[in-house]
Amino acid sequence: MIRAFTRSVPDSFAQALSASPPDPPIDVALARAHHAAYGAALAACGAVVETLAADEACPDGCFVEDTAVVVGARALITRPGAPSRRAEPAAVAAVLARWLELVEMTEPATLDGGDCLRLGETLYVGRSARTNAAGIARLAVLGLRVIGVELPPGVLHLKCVCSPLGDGRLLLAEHSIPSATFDASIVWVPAAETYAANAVAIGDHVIVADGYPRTRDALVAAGFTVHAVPVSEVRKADGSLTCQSIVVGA
Ligand code: CIR
Repeated sequence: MIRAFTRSVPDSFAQALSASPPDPPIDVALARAHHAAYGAALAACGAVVETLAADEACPDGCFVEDTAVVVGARALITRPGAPSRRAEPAAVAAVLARWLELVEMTEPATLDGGDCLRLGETLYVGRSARTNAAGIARLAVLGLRVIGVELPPGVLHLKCVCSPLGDGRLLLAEHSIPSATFDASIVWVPAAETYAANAVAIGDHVIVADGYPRTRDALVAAGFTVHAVPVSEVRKADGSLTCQSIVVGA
């Protein structure tokens, strides 16, 4: 069984972190409608979706990916790089503990799950502004080979420019990270559609941001059933698709 954990959008999402203040501001009601569409897409991909309650003290709480890195039956609960996000992992850990063995990350380590990308027995990790050397070192507890990856300037997380597609395949934005970095078969995202390089693949299904036809065509050509979902409001908070779930058992 494939489980996908999500977390509802709080009213305080209007104050979520963003590199530049969104204009127009975040429409929280619209964000909730988009979040529901995302959950429906996960279900259409075959996942059993469990949605955690929102916490107004966690404006970015719907970006659950950053709070845990799951490998097999073990979940590393992170210490997010942004100080305003440090309260988020506790509620996620409480739910994951029903299914998984938990391991912790302690100060001074910081790591956001959005920086972690698994291909086979290798875990690639972005050396981002959110993820430090101690955080990367802690990933050893998950038992995979760990490879650090330099990110292009201004990129928040590794998975902003690439995502795993299963079976050794990687969706990668052109002109972002050299493809030779990865031991993978590449499905290319044109540079003009870089935002679409963040996608959630579950088996032969993939969830992508709507409005990126060339990426959609590339994924269809690669054999995927594509589910396009709206992203305008999460994008205002520098979020995208993988960040809204933790998928277990895929
Ligand atoms: C943040 O800046 O931390 C959030 N506003 C966005 C986090 C997105 N997370 C992700 O892509 N893994």
